[in-house]
Amino acid sequence: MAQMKRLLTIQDLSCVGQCSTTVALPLVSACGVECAVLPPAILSNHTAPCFSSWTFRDLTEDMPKIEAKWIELGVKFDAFYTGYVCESHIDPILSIMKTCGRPGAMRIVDPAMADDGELYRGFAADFPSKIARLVDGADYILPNMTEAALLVGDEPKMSGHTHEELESLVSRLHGLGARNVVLTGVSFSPDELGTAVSDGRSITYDFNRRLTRTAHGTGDMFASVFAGAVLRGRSAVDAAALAADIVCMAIEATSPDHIYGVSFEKAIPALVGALGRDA
Ligand code: PXL
Repeated sequence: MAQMKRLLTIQDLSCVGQCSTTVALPLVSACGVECAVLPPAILSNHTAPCFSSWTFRDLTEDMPKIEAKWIELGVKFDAFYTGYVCESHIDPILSIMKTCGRPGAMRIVDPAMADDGELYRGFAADFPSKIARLVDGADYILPNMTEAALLVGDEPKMSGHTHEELESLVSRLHGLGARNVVLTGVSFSPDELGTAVSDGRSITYDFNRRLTRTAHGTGDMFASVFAGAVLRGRSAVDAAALAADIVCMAIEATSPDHIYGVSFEKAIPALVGALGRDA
């Protein structure tokens, strides 16, 4: 029986809100990949405007202690997948990726910090230049259009991109040190929304019909399914297409009065069906 791949996800634990760790753990597991977690902060709930406030317990100081214990125990990972983190977490993450990776361990970085043209509440304007340190050396980065623009120092532009503008954005993201770029929220026409996957030589686009509603937490869903599928041996292009389909399925299955998250749970059977056969 083939050994399962072991991934470590490093992103906050928002106790309520269907995002970050509470999405990554079930979805990566559903892909047939062992998922270890390191939450660098615990929040009562996520920070999107549907919640007026939140608690925040920072665990930066625990990170080197956890790392030292893993070194002592010989715990190693095949892959690292980072999401929403704060500036103080970046050095500890870079260190863990150096000391706790198996040879050639994969780095998947979702620079989760912004959407719809705006940084999330709580991030300083210079945060994009800080998280760029995780982008440098990443095997895959998964920014949405807002995050991509902020990473390269542009004003976010939410629609009306030409192919040339998109290609220039992708090539500047590679210039930050990312081997592969998976851009989400790509659109050249009002009724389509999709992804652009680039290995630095060519770009592959994939579009779905634009849904009439959006939901919070879909970026985390996308990144989690992408990470799981890539670790199961899917190409980046196939993993991005699967992740987009699973996200669309979950949005369509989310009740309109469920305002703070996406019912990703309802798409788990389809995800297991897509990847489960050769687990
Ligand atoms: O889904 C991204 C995310 C993750 N974690 C926290 C957030 C957000 C988006 O708002 O607030 C705490």
